[in-house]
Amino acid sequence: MKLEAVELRRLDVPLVRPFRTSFGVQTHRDVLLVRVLTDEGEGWSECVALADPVYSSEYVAGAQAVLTGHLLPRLFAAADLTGRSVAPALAGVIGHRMAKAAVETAVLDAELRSYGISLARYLGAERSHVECGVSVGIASSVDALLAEVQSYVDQGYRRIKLKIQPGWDVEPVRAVREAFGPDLPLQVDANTAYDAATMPRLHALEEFGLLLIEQPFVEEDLHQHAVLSRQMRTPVCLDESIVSAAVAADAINRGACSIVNVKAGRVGGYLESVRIHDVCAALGVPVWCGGMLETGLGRAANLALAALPNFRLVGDTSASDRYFAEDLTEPFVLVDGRLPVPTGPGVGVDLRRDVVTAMTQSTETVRP
Ligand code: SMG
Ligand code: MG
Repeated sequence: MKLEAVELRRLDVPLVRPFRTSFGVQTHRDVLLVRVLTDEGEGWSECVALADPVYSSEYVAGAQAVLTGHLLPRLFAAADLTGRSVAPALAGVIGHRMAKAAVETAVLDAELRSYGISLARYLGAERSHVECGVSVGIASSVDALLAEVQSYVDQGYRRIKLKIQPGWDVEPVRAVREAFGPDLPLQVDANTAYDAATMPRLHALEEFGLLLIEQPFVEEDLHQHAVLSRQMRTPVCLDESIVSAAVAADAINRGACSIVNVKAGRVGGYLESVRIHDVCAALGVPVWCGGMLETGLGRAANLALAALPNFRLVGDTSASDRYFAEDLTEPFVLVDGRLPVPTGPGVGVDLRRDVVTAMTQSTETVRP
């Protein structure tokens, strides 16, 4: 394919409720949509960077700047563009994985639409439906948390993940365990909020039979995760630390984690995600699909990935109404705790242009 133009569209999409984590509160999703126009047709994707650099160093305005200034010029220069040729063409730019993932996914979408095959099939998906969990933010009180968890249990979610931080950990986890019993699949995510001084609070979670503890320490500190992994029976899972298949293999070999959260944006795209899936499978480590509050466009691609065989734990791919009153695509609706894997060409969903237009804040078109 030949890349002819790229449209970068910024949207302001309100969330149905604030989502509080150890690094801040999200009330809106500042979404960057990437539309590639090629001689074979167009493709779309969503960049998962947040408005501020608080989950990782990337943020939406930075992603847009690196796309226009550094990534897209390299792709315009590429003679024979395919999804697989994007990462090598961009390798000269260090980092900026979320921006790279967004453009790679849009190119893949265009390419696969031109062949008429789905992303799920292209990646090697083996399931038609994906079991869904839900990530529950830090609440204003334990009672408010229990009410929120109850509503998700009633909707059929198959696993609950609680966001924790020092001071919001043992008490809410104990309350959820006592209210919902030992059989509720339950895990926690600290988003790097702990350190050596607060580590005893993590040990205190051992008695609650959690499926895993996700990313307790800063992303660079594999050693501290390895120490905790040795000390606890509860598995340690890494999210922020795992930025590539090489890092995944290293973290597992050092004993820093026994489970991996895969997010395509964090690792530079769906192709690197499949490599992580494969290296983890080879090392006997299960993976699960994380989420970045994606709209239906990003969710569709995540469901394709989550349908691969080593995605053996329930992930954070929740239904549209968990996030948005109005999604950018036809809403994903939970049925029996599962979502369907899209089967149409490319990512397999289409944008509702009227909704996209109504939420658009700015549009920039980049040409060679
Ligand atoms: O998409 O359901 C979702 C959000 C899942 O908790 C979630 N994501 O660290 O895993 C994580 C967080 C990062 C994003 S918080 C805005
Ligand atoms: Mg996480």
